[in-house]
Amino acid sequence: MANTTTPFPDRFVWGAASSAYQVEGAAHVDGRADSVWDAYCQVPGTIFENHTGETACDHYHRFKEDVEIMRRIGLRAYRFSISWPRVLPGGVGEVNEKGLAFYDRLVDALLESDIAPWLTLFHWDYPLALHTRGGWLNRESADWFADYTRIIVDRLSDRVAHWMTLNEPQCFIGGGPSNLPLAPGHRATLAEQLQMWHHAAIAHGRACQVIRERAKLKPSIGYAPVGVSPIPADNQPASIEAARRAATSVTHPNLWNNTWFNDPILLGRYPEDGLRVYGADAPRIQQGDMEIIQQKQDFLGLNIYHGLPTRMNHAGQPEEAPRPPGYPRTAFNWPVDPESLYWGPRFMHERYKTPIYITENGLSNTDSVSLDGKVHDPQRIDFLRRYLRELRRAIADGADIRGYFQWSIMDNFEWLDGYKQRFGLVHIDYTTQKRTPKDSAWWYAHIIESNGAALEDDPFQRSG
Ligand code: IFM
Repeated sequence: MANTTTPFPDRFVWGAASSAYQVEGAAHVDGRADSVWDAYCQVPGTIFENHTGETACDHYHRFKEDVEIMRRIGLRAYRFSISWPRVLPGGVGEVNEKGLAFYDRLVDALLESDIAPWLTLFHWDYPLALHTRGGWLNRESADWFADYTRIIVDRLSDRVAHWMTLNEPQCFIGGGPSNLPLAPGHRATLAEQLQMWHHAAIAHGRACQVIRERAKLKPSIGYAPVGVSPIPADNQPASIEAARRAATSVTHPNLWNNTWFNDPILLGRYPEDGLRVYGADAPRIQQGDMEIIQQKQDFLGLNIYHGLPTRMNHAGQPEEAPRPPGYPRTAFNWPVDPESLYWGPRFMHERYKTPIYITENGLSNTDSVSLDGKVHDPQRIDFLRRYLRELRRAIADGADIRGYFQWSIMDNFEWLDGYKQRFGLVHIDYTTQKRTPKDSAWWYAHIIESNGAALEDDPFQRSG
């Protein structure tokens, strides 16, 4: 077993992430048009307390203050997404110059602070105008996405080198772990969902081609699926093998797996077991599709929040193992499984041999401003410390993991849960828009500055 205190690689990318609809606000400012989420938020009873992303963190107007906080934390990289309907109100056609100019300002501010911009093209806020034309169900959606990508690349690729096409397709095509409908609220059939993913995968491939052909800076390209992370229920070799098989197979006719999404992109084919499990629901594939989908990937992003304890059953098949009563959970009721940041990237690296970045990881917590004016969030510090130590162990054991993006730089609009869940390193008072970096922000600064060495320090022994 490797030494677990092996330091992170010298050029390890320490970052934090957000997405446009969750932080920007300014939903009807400077020509931005509605996305499916603007529409969905208008349906009474859909979002917690009928919250909307209309104002969110007002990052659109306050990005300079936010970038200054990022600079003080010492972030090396900031992962953000572009609002497609801010740039192209109709989804295609006329460009909204004012919308595009916002991203110029944001990218410039980041670079002035020595923070590398990591740009995600699509993080769920699909233009409503295109949704009414069928959205991802329409095969033309790949052309629409390629056109949109061209506009962003032509404008920003002289300053942006790191690109992600899609965020968490498992969720935006309508499923998600709890099978709750996300926007636009249409509960698609399994066959529709698989067809939508096929079109989105073609869109991903087309976008990669556009970026490679047109980018001014040499691009580094990937995408960010939500990594499903089976973890061995114990140290037995059979449990490790069960978790490995569960992480790399399609066993149920739902979308909650890795390989149906990653195999076409990284291996150029859908997995055989998936084709069997989905049967007649599998997508219609045209000649040449798989060649478009499989474009060179510089990295695989993984969004990992928790694991799925797995063991081998008597029939030699992987099965979920129960967690003990009172198992630690976040405010979102998600289990705290630090080993998911060990096994998740390890299994994915074994299968795809591609460099990995953790593009999201973090927890929601019930943070509030204390009487002393600070936000004390020891649970977040303890969570991140545990997860990052496991990530370090995965690196030490040979997984090529090159960076980590904490979710999220600031509290924000958490989709169906509105502003109830707080994931940020920075607390947002949604009434005043006051920003208060939490204790975890300064703890993370210390981790970044020491390139992870400070993970050894007991954070609760330090003062201040
Ligand atoms: O807030 C979301 C993000 O938009 C996608 N990944 C999971 C996060 C927490 O739920």
